[in-house]
Amino acid sequence: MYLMKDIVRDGDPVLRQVSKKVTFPLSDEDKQLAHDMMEYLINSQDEKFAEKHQLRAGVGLAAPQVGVSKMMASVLVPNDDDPDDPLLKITLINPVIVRNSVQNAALSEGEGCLSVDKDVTGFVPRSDRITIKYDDFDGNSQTLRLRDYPAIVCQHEIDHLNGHLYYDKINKKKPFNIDPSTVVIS
Ligand code: UDB
Ligand code: ZN
Repeated sequence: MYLMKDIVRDGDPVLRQVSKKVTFPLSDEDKQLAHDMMEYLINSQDEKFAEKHQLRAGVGLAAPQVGVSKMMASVLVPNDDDPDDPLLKITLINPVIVRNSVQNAALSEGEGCLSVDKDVTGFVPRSDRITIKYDDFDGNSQTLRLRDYPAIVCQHEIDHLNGHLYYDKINKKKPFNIDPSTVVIS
């Protein structure tokens, strides 16, 4: 089980490495990693558990954030209307964004990161819609089309697998400057 002490913080070189592709069949270690990453997200979104263990409520976690330089990331986007039916619950293995919309999007509140303790505010320009190719647990290639918030979370996690952090993408001089055509998601 992962706790906050297990989350690698900014400054650790693993966060800047390009992760290695996962091979199939998955090793027991890789299966455990996938399980433990999703478990962190589930636990962290459980108000009582999060309070007790001082977890930041996470919507996504990439393997480098627990010190493992492998192309694996878990995403758990809750559904406000039905806590038992998340908007997106998935572990992406070897994900690649194969299509980006021309339309850009950014979260109105900016982003944060479980691995970044300081607050870096500003718009993080993203694609509003993406198509992802990834491998499932059996090694079968899958295609996933996403838009808006779930698409932003997946872009943030896939960035981790390529050594990028959200604040790299913020305009340093004018953090809240943004192309007027960008959709702002709140
Ligand atoms: C997060 N959580 O997990 F809509 F249950 C952020 C942190 C950095 C503030 C913990 C977040 O946005 N919380 C959230 C939102 C909801 C419902 C809910 C919790 N991440 C993930 C991360 O750092 N992954 O590497 C940062 C997000 C910013 C934009 C996308 C990912
Ligand atoms: Zn992050």
